[in-house]
Amino acid sequence: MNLVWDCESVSGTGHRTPRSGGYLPPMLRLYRAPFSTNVERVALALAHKALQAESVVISYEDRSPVVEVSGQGLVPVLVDGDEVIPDSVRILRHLESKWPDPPLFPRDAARRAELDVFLDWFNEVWKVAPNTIEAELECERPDHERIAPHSATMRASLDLFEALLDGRDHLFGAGFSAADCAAFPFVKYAKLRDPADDELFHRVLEDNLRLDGGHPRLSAWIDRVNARPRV
Ligand SMILES: N[C@@H](CCC(=O)N[C@@H](CS)C(=O)NCC(=O)O)C(=O)O
Repeated sequence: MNLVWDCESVSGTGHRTPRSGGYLPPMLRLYRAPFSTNVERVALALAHKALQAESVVISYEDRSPVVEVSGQGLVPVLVDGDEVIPDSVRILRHLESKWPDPPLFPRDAARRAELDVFLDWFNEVWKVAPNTIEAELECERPDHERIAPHSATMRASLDLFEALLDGRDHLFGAGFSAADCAAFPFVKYAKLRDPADDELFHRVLEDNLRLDGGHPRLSAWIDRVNARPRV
């Protein structure tokens, strides 16, 4: 396995000390799949913190490597030494607690709670509409009347993101945060899609979030976050 390391600014947190003195770099391993939205959350977060990770790329047809390591089949999974962490938001929180600088979460308790609320809303509320549309489209005879209100909910959410970006460059303020990590890989489909990416869920995002010339702040945010590095 390749060793991975973090940048000088985070040295002293989470490192083991070798006999020769100094710090041994931490070993991070990221289980991922091509075009995975939830993996991209972690890829953005790792790069923001100047951390590197060895990648284990799985295909959805054979999840055995990720099942073997984590007991479940979804990516991302991060392995940090003896710790095996599934779930993108749990991984973001793990990275923050171990490598707090540069931050992804506010230090102030009230602002941090607001960001926690956003992450829960995004995962538990916002995602319901595209998940429901995808499930309906997978039926033999999709019920388009059932899809319509969810499609409207998705389009309406574009106004909400536009408003969150009023007067600031990122969803929760001037700086890049866990909110941007969590939302970007999904909301980006409003204007970006890799031609090789043929996942139905991503087509649902693209079809129902299309910007069509409106929402200039959201459009600029997608470009801004898309310009960031990923691990
Ligand atoms: N709550 C998990 C969800 C993980 C998840 O759904 N991962 C997708 C990739 S984006 C996956 O592994 N899908 C495989 C499948 O559903 O077949 C997280 O946030 O990481």
